[in-house]
Amino acid sequence: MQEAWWKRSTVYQIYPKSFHDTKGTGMGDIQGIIEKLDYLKELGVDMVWLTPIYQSPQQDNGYDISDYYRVVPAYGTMEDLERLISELHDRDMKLMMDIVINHTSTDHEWFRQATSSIDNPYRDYYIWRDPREGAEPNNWVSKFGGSAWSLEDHTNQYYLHLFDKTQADLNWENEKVREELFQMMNFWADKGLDGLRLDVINLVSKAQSFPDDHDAPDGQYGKEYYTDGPRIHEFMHQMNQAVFAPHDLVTVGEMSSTSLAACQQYTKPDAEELDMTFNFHHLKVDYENGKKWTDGRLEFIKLKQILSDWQVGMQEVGGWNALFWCNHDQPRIVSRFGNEGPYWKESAKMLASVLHMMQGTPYIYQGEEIGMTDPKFTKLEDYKDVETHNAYMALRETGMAEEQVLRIIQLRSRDNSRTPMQWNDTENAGFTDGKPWLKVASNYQDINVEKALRDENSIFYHYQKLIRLRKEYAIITHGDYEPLCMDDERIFCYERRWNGEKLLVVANFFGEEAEFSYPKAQTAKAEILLSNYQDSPSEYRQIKLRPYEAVIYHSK
Ligand code: TEU
Repeated sequence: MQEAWWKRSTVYQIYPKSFHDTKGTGMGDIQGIIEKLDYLKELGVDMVWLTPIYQSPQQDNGYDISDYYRVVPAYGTMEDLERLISELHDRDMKLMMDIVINHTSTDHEWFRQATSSIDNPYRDYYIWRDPREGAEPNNWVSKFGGSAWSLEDHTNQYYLHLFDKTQADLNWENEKVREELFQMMNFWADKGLDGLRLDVINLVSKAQSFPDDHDAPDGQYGKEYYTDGPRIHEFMHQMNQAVFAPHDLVTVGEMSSTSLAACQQYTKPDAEELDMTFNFHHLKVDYENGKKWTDGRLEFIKLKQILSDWQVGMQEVGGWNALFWCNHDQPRIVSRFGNEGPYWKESAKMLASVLHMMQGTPYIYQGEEIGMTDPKFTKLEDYKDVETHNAYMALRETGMAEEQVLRIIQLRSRDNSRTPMQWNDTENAGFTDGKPWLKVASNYQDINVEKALRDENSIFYHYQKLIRLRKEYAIITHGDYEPLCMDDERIFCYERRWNGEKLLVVANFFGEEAEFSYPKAQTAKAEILLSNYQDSPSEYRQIKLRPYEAVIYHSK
């Protein structure tokens, strides 16, 4: 069987609002992306994932869509988008668009219709329940804080919103809703795009009894009744047949609080559901008691265990992982698990090596390839994200001191990754001539694209090499995965094996030296494919790894 092209590919995620502004609006635009395509080509990525550009009141930066068939005017026109597709294709790159179909904005025409009266044909496009004893129908909470239900005064019923109250959940039980969504996706697919990223797609099927949740240690009441819900696999297969298969689209599902078993089912080839999945378990290993808004410490062994379990588990069924450290919802990885000080460069490269040598399709989030860091804003007003503001209020209500709340926000806010892309050392980092919608991080004179391109030793070129290695060495795509030294407190180590070849990845995850001894006999002589130090030893039986040192060995 011919190998699927996306198994050897690397995807680059663009958050258009913060990428490159050509019109002085302070927000990036589609033309700005087009102007940077040669830069992306130089990096070597195969596909661009564009986060939502559809008409939206921007309560949640485009994840609240009010018209699926229109582009946000500040980003450009439909023609601009069509040009982006052809400019990408001219460079032999592909486009993946982000589709948000768990919910729409409450500004969407369907929702307006739905609220006009109980018997409006669009009423059943959303999820409504009567008040229970004058209050919310159950105890489910929104992922952005507070109840997941809001009262619609006019008709005196509650509607469900798993996210912001302006993001009303669609009723997937209604066949018309599914048909309408599939039709909309086909409209976009017909424009020639190559893939879809499906926002929180594992939340679309809800347990129809809508029971109270009595057991949620992380406080996320309701989660078990809508996560990978009762009809989810049926819906995914249906969507596959109606949209993905006819257009030969590559698909990645964003899976919130999912399980390995569910993702095996979503991606094993004979299920005909999705090609790959994002899961977030490896990015919760620094949460205290599973709670995001805490300043917990990294549990390193747990991180290794999770990543390894998913490697092995997905391989067992022929499923496929989307590999990532960063996206627009996560803090910057170098600030989080790496080092912002003397080992900034080494640690960023180490993190990249550890991830990119695994099986799956790697995703790079804009700015990650130059080691962008969290901005550490000191004032609440500098943060714009709705979830951050809700969290601020909720934490303050617990009596926590202002200073401590801000410290947690600096660590956790989604705006950490949303600050404008740092292109050069001129004002506003070359992102805009206007006033940026979100402040530029203050270190843009040290960390920017121009500087990275001038330095042959930069993080950028390390990513470039990793992307190339994936293309040159089939073992990265196909090799079996075997975790090693799982109890080691500092070293991340694993092997890949395929057709008599072997890859060994050895990485010191911390800022102190670490002793490594290879737990098996070193047989063949190895070559170093890539290291983040100039002079790593070619013998790996016994090594003293320097801070954040990461070496990739290959032998036949
Ligand atoms: O995110 C889904 C999601 O659950 C998150 O990663 C979320 O940001 C986190 O739980 C908050 O703590 C997707 C999008 O990526 C995100 O930007 C949207 O806000 C969200 O869906 C709603 O559409």
